[in-house]
Amino acid sequence: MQLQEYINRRLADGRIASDVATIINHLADAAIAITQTIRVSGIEKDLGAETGAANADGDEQKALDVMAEEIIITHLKNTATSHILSEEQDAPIATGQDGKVMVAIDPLDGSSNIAVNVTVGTIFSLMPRQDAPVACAGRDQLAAGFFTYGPQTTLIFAFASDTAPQCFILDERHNQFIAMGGAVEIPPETKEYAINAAYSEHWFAPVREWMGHVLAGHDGAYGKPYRMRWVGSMVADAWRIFQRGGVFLYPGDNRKGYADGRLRLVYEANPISFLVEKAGGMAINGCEDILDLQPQSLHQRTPVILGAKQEITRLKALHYQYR
Ligand code: P6P
Repeated sequence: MQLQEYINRRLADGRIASDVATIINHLADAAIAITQTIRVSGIEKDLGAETGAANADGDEQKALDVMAEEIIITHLKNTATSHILSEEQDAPIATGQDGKVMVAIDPLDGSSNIAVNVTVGTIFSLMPRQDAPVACAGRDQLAAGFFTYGPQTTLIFAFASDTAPQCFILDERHNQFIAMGGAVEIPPETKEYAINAAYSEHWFAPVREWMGHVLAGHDGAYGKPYRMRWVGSMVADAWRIFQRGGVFLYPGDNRKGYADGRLRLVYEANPISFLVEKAGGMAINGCEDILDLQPQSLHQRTPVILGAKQEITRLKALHYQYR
């Protein structure tokens, strides 16, 4: 089934508004354009090159960060999007459209990986328009999802009325997103975790204790061996979890400026946590569900601990034990 037909069925069922449907379709068109841009990256222009600028959160901007954002903004201007809340912008962009939907985007997540040909992606969150365009709590999103640009271009997303996310793969021969698999479900148990272990000396007690049990394998409290993956691109690690389970942790740590970790609540943690909960997993900042957090500013960070329910339940209990 093509994406367009999938969306039309939701429209026909009255489960989504036409504004939301139009925005998802235009985001898909933008992702196709970004795919085509990436395919010539390094041939026509080094899109992994630094622009010499930094975004609002201090991340060095790459050429493809800027190009991806331009492509998305251009495509959204033909929709009922009232504001665009972008990782690359200090403040929300008012589009001038009298729409009821705000769209938060990480135009290109993992851009430091472009220069080394590692999967990157676009993360998006659709929210009800608010007067002061500060983002809503993640639980109130209208829809959310992300594209990955890797060996394949893929999409996973869910509408608020969906009981599970759905995955799609881009058929580049026809520039069509085609549904793959059925409703996505994250198994409650796992042996696979994603964390940047280079920061272990900086972790706080709950994560350190959990990792101690994990690394103890058969002899540890969890009684089984685990394996580790860390791509350095959240969309790539998250996509793997939606395909074969697992957990992802970017916790807060005692490095300067990292008390709340590295990832941003509005356009990274909320959209992916929305999908994780709909897939039967859990997404926490430690003691709280990420989707219950009320954003106070566009670029605020949050610790992100998400995935298989059994492991996240253990981690939540450890955070309560030490709080
Ligand atoms: P570190 C990419 O820059 C990103 O925002 C996420 O996509 C990724 O999971 C994380 O940062 C990687 O961070 O500290 O391992 O480089």
